[in-house]
Amino acid sequence: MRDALERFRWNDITPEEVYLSRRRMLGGLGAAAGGALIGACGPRSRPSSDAADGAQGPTADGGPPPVRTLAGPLSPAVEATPEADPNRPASDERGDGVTSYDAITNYNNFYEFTTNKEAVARLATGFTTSPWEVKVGGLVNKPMTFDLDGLQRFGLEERIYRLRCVEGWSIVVPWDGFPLRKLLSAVEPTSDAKFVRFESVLRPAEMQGQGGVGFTWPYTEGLRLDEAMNDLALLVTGVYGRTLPPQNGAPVRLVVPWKYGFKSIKSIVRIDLVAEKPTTLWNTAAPDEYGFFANVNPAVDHPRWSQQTERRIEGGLARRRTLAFNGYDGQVASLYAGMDLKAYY
Ligand SMILES: Nc1nc2c(c(=O)[nH]1)N[C@H]1C(S)=C(S)[C@@H](COP(=O)(O)O)O[C@H]1N2
Ligand SMILES: [Mo]
Repeated sequence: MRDALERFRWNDITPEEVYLSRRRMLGGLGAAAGGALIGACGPRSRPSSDAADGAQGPTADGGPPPVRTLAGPLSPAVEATPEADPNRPASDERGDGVTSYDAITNYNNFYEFTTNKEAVARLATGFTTSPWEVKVGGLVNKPMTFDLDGLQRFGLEERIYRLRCVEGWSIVVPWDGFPLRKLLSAVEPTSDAKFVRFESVLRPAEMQGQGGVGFTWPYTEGLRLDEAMNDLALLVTGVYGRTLPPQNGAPVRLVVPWKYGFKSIKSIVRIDLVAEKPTTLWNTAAPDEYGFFANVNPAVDHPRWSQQTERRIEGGLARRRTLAFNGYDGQVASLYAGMDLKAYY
C-alpha cells in the first residue's frame, strides 16, 4: 500500500477536489486495508512549539517587534504565536486575510518528500538545512557562493503574497525575504544572460520521494531574466517572522506570486544565468499541462480541470474567482505585452 503511494507519476497531480475526496475515502477505509496510508495522513501532530497557541504575543506590551534573522534561533515567545504579532497586517493589499501559520505549514506540495500534502511536514522534520550553500553562476561577471550568513547582506522584508497552486487551492502568506533582483545584480549578469535557472537540493537519503520514478530530480525551475528582475520575485527565508520550516522550502526558496505555485521552487542550491530557456521538472514531465511561463490565468483551463476558481485552504469548500496574474496584473502584465497569453499557459 505504501509502495503504491510512493511510486507516483506526474499525472497523479490532480485538481484539489479529487485530492480531497481521495483523502476522505481513504479516511473511511478500515485499518486493515489502509493502515499504512492512514498513518501518513491521519490527525496531524502539532509541533510542540504550538502548544502555547493563544498565549500572549511577544509584543503585546507594545514593545518593538522581535528581530528576524535568516537562520538564527527564534525567541520562544515568537515560536508560540506567530499570528499574534500586532505589527503584522492581518490581510493583503486586497483585504484577503492571511492564512494561519498552522495551515501554511501543514498542507504542502513538496514532491521530494511525498505527494501527500498532509504528510510533508512530518517527513520533512529534521531535514538538514544547515550548513547550506547557494551557488550563483553561469553567464555572470561575478560568480558567488552564499552560505546562509552571506545571504543576510540582502536584508529582509516582509511581503504578504497570495500563492495559487495549479491544482486550485490557495493561501495568503506573510513571507520574509528579499527581492531576487538584489542577488542577481550582485553577480552582474552578462549581456548574453536571458534566463535564470534554479535547482533544488538533491538528497535522496533524506527525501524519500526522490527515490521514486516519474520525475527527473533534482527539481528545477526557470524564469526569463526580466521576470526574475521584477520586484515581486522574492527569495524567501522565513514565514510569519520565523525561520522557514523544511516543508515550506527551507532554508531558501523562490516565491513568484503571479505564477502557479510550482514555479516557486523550494530548497535552492544553484542559481544560473543562462542564454536559453531552461528545462524544468514540470514542463519536462508534462509539457501540455505545465507551461514554462505558467502565469495564473483563469481564462485558460488546465487540460484536466478548470482554472476559473480556487479554494482558500481555510475557507472550507467555498470557491472564489481566480484573478489574472493572481491579482498582480498591475505589476507584471507589461512583461507579457504582445504575447499570446492563451498559448503561454
Ligand atoms: N523543490 C520543490 N519546490 C516546489 C515544489 C516541489 O514539489 N518541490 N512544489 C511546488 C508547488 S506545486 C507549490 S503549490 C508550492 C507550495 O509551497 P508551500 O508548500 O510552501 O505552500 O511549492 C512549489 N515548490
Ligand atoms: Mo502547486
